[in-house]
Formats: sequence, structure tokens, C-alpha cells
Amino acid sequence: MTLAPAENGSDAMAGTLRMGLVGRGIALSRTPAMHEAEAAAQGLSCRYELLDTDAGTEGDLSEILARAEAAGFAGLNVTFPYKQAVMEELHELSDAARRIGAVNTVVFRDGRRYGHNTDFWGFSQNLLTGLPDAPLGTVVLLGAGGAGAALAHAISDLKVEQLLIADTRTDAAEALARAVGSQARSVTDLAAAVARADGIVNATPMGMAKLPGLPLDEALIEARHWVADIVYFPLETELLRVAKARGCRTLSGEGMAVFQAVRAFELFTGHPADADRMRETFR
Ligand code: SKM
Repeated sequence: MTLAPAENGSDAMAGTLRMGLVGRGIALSRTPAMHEAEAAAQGLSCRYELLDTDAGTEGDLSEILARAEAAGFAGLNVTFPYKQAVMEELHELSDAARRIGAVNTVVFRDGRRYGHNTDFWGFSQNLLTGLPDAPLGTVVLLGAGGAGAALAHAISDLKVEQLLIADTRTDAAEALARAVGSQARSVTDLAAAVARADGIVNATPMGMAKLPGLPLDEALIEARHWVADIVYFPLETELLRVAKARGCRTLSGEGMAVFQAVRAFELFTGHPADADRMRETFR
């Protein structure tokens, strides 16, 4: 990955909208395909690059951002493990990014860097469109990391009565519950929490192809639960497979991946994006 400057009129990249994803181990990301397909459908020339610090992208986060900005990128998506660290590199944060304490979308404009969190909106949209009748009385959220924080705020904004947050790092779960507000609390007795929950949401990496397994004991899952996962590779995680076999309503991470990209595309380009068209790239 070269991050070549685009200002030069003779540069082959001139007129091409450039964007990228910074992260570690991101070779299987579907985000480049979604952005490039949407741009092509809108008649825009676009190149979305993977800036994988595990696969040859040199420099630290600060240097990568500076090179992308100097090369004329419209913006960058940011993923594990940089969603918190990137906040130090920005001039302004959206309200959601500030509340959540994590940024997954950086927009470069007129020498300033703006941080947004589109995972937050992506999860809500996925839940509202994918499981529109899901009861939101009590929801158990597994994982209080960067993704968990975005989901906790999204779920609490959907007016759940009780959000129960579980993480092996109890201090992280407690801090997130405090940040979310009075309807959230951290739990250590997962069995008791799940027994009174309507829904279970996985925001841990458990179930990813490179981290197979279940984020909770499968014996706790009952048919009356709805179960959502944010992992999208594979689309059917072990959690969703078990939940479906129990008769639960399930929601994969596909929709969240699509909707976070929809909002990021709109922030990068200023053009509305078509979620159904972007979802087609998963077929
Ligand atoms: O927040 C998103 C990010 O924008 C893109 C991504 C991916 O392509 O794997 C994952 C999430 O962290």
C-alpha cells in the first residue's frame, strides 16, 4: 500500500475518491467491496484500500492518518485495535463518538479531522429492520469493548428497560454501565441475567472464523430469546446456529456491517447511499 499523493494532475489517482480501513488482520473485510460497488453505481470513481498494520502497512496510527490525509483521502474507517486510540488524532468528535468513546469513521476536510461512530447507528438500524418486533424489556450484552460500547448506547437509546452488560473484565463492564446510565448495569452472574432476558447480543469476537466458539454456555439459550451477533465472518456463527436450533429468532452481523458502511459512505462522499445495493455485495 503506497498512499501515493493524489494532488498531482498527472497522477492516475486524480479524480478518484480515496478511502480506506485501518486495522489489524482485516484481509477478509467486506467494507471495500461495499464502498466501491456503491460508488460505481453512483458513477463515482473510488478506491477503498485496506491499511492493515499486520500486513505491510508501515508506521504507527498517527503516521498512517497523516499519510492518508496528505494523499487526499476523503476519510478512513478504523477498526480493532485503533477505535479508541484514533480519538487522540482528531480535531472534532460527533456526539455519538464522544458518548461511546470510540471512532470508526474519520473524515478529512479542509485540514481538519472529524471523528464519527457509525457502528452505533448501524446496530440500531439492523435491529429495527431485521427484528422489528423484538421485545426490548431486558437485554443482555456480551462484551464491553469498543464494539460493546457502541451497542450499549444504541440499545439504551432504543429504550430498553434493562441492559445487563457482561464481560470477563468486570471493571470494563462496570465502567460501560455507568457511562450508559441508569437502565444499564454490569452483571457477573450470566446465567441469572440470561434467565430473565428477552434478548442476547454478542459484541465479543467469539464466533469469528479466527476465534471459533460460543460467547456463553449454550444451555442458557431458550427459544423465547432473540439472539443477535455482530460477527459477520462467518455470517452464521456458532451462537446463531445454536440459537436457531433452539427455535430463537436470530440476527446476523451482516446488517450492521452494511449500515455502518452506508453511513460512512455518506460521510465520506456527501451522497446518500443505498443499503440494499451495498448488501448485494454479500451475495
Ligand atoms: O466499524 C467497522 C469498520 O468501519 C469496518 C469493519 C470491517 O470492515 O471489518 C469493521 C467495523 O469495525
